[in-house]
Amino acid sequence: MNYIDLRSDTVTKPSAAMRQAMANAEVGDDVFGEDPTVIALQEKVAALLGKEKALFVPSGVMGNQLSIKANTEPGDEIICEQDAHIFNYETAAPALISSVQVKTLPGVRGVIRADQLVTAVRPKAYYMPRSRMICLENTHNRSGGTIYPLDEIKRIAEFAREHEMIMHLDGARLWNAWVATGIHPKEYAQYFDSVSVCFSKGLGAPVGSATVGTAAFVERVRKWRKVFGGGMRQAGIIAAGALYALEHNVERLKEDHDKAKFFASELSRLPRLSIDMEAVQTNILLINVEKSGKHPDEIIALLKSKGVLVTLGTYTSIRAVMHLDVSSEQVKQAAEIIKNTLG
Ligand code: TLP
Repeated sequence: MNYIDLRSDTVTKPSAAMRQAMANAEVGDDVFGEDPTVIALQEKVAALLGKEKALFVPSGVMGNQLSIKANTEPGDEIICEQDAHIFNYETAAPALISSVQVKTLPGVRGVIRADQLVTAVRPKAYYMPRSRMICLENTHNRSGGTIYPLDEIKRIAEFAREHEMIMHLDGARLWNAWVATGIHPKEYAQYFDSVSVCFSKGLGAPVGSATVGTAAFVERVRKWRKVFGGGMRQAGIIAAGALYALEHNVERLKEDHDKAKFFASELSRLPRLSIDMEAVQTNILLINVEKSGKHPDEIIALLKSKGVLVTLGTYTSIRAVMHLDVSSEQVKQAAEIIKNTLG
């Protein structure tokens, strides 16, 4: 069957032009720091985020986990929102890899407020974990691609500074926040010590993320990347895809946001589905299916049998994600199929 694939913005395949750029890439051994395309990508990303250095890494998970590893000591505590990717979808890696404890706080659409931190941060006592790091996510995946308000980030960063805590941003979809708000990645990044960004979600590159921060931080990350087995050789081949993605596929994210809004407004009319329209801010859509009386997994299987692929969102919702390999026409068709199946 020819599926309309709305499972994730990671399912995209490199375009012919991107493949051409990859085929033509100049390469070298990046473990020796000699790959000119990787160097060019890292310089571009560091400049875009207003940081000293960036390091190319194979995945978003590695970007986040290297940042935690390079910023903490075993026994530290890190704070994130309860639906954070770091806490829910990274296989308990903070405990496994960094031996840190994760403290979660309930957020609203993925956003925790600075005043919640007052009672979350530990007193400085030798018998308590050290509150070391605050990890935010922008846009917030499990809340449906919601955007973190800049003024709240600023307040949290002030709190972090007062408490000698490190700020990390999981910016896998920071590009979507940029396009939706017009707030430049540099403006967001100024409040964080480390940021991870991704080229294969939404931007259409086949592989790759980057971790950015000070030169000293990136040197620690480089060491840990090697320990994790993430030292790559002629990685310019894939870095060229990421460079192409940054140059050509950022502005067009607006089309994905428009598709999500259209899809949401079509489906919100159906009595057995409900959508928090205020959460429809970028390219991810959570569709609550409780009123259908069916488990989300049942609906996922049903829609698959009709040609539409979606995933589980939360325990009560399914998730549809817009991306560059799904056309407006296919989005219309998918909405019709869902109306006919669940309407
Ligand atoms: N998210 C994936 C799944 O893991 C849920 C998706 O389909 O959305 N940070 C954020 C905010 C993410 O959404 C993801 C991937 C990652 C990090 C991890 O990236 P990868 O999968 O490249 O390691």
